[in-house]
Parts: sequence; structure tokens; C-alpha cells
Amino acid sequence: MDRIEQKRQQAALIIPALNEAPVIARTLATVPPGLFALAIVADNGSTDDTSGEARRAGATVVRVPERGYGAACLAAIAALPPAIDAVVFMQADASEDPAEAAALLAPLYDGRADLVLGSRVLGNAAPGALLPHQRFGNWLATTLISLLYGHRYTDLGPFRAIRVETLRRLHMQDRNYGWTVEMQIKALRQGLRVLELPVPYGLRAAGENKVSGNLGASIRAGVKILSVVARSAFTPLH
Ligand SMILES: Nc1nc2c(ncn2[C@@H]2O[C@H](COP(=O)(O)OP(=O)(O)O)[C@@H](O)[C@H]2O)c(=O)[nH]1
Ligand SMILES: [Mg+2]
Repeated sequence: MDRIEQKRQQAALIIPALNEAPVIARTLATVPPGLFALAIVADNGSTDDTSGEARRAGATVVRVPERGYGAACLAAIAALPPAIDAVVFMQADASEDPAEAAALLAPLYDGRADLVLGSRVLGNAAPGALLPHQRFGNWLATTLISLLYGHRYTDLGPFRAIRVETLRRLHMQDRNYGWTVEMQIKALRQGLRVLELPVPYGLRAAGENKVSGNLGASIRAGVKILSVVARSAFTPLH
């Protein structure tokens, strides 16, 4: 086993999940064997059997009573065993291909990047997978970020890889929709080397889209994301 392979064994997959019982086992089944030391499903107060399905499919389940994507991610990070040196965040709904995680981790382990983002805009999104309001929201937020910080992202997608020590230095705080954009802004402010790689994006395999498929949630997410971008301009570095 070479050095990179050995290190890859120390990566964890983090999957925040809210009512994903119809799809979580299918998602976990597509994770390439040996790529991750463990998969953590952060169950966000699901009212279905997401936890049971995830556990039976071999994942470690962290129960998070508080709803919110960021709250789920923070709880999963707090539960990481000390040996884990990198994490990949991924959705529960099989819209992303976990095999792509190897490509996201490689630049971290090769020392070429500090934050590696899967871009659905650069990659191939299946028809209907990235809705017009998501594309517009991405464009607006990434344009504002480029004006403020001089770096042009193409996407705020959740599929991404980062080293644990880097993540801890970011002091992530957002507990819901602002999580992904907070990470991207803080990475720029801390001078991290960010890299976007194209990733394919499909329709969710089963269940419901709780953000893009829901008007109220889409508006709340858009408002939150823009407020995180705007507030960052007035926040000193910490
Ligand atoms: N909306 C929402 N999604 C959550 C929450 N906790 C975890 N998730 C997960 O976040 C991911 C994205 O949600 P999804 O319903 O696929 O929304 P979309 O793809 O953005 O339309 C999925 O893996 C959800 O299960 C939460 O509290 N709210
Ligand atoms: Mg989704």
C-alpha cells in the first residue's frame, strides 16, 4: 500500500440526512469499498427510519435533534475519531456519485489544495437536477463573492473534501443553509488553496428535495446564503 492509499484510509464520508429512509441505503451501497475509513450519517431529527437504514447499511449514525444542514455537519465533525484526517461531505439522495470522492480527496493528499469542491455547474448536471433558481442563486452568490474576495467560484454545491485540521481552523458556525457558502468564504479569507472539480449531478433517486423542491425552503436558503455573504464583508477575521 503506498503512502497516499494509506492516508486515504483515514478519510470519513459525512452525509447529513433528513428523512432519507427511501434512499440512504442505496447511496451507501454505491460508496467504493476501502475509500473511506467510515461513513457517518448525521440524522437530523428524521421522522422515518433513516437511522435504522443507515446503520444496517454499515454507516455510523450520529443523531442530531436540531434540524438544519449545518447543525448536522457540525455534529458529525464533533463525532469524528481522532485518526480521521480528511472528510468528504455528500448528500444522502444519490444525486452525487461517491466514486467521485476519490478525485476530490486526491488534491488534498497530494498537497495541491486545501479545499476541493465538486462543481455541478462545471460538470454534467442531468436535465432538471440543477433548477433555474439554483443556478441563479449560485450565480448571484458567487458573483458577490468574486467582487468581495477576488475569486470566482462556479457553485455552492455540498459535495466537497477538506482536511480535518483545516476544517477546525475555519471555526464553522452556520447551522443551516449558510454552511456551504460560509466554508467557501472563510477559505478565501484564510488564504486557502481552493480547487473546483467538475462532478456529475443527477436527480435524487427517491424521496423529496427539501430545499430546491420547496419554494419556502428555497427562499429561506437564498436569503440565508446572501446574508452570510453580506455579513462576511463586515466581519473581522477570526
Ligand atoms: N433541508 C434540509 N436538508 C437536510 C437537513 N439535514 C440534512 N439534510 C440533508 O441535506 C441534503 C440536501 O437536501 P435535499 O433534500 O437533497 O435538498 P436539495 O438537493 O438541496 O434540493 C440531503 O442529504 C438532506 O437529507 C435539514 O435539516 N434540512
Ligand atoms: Mg439533494
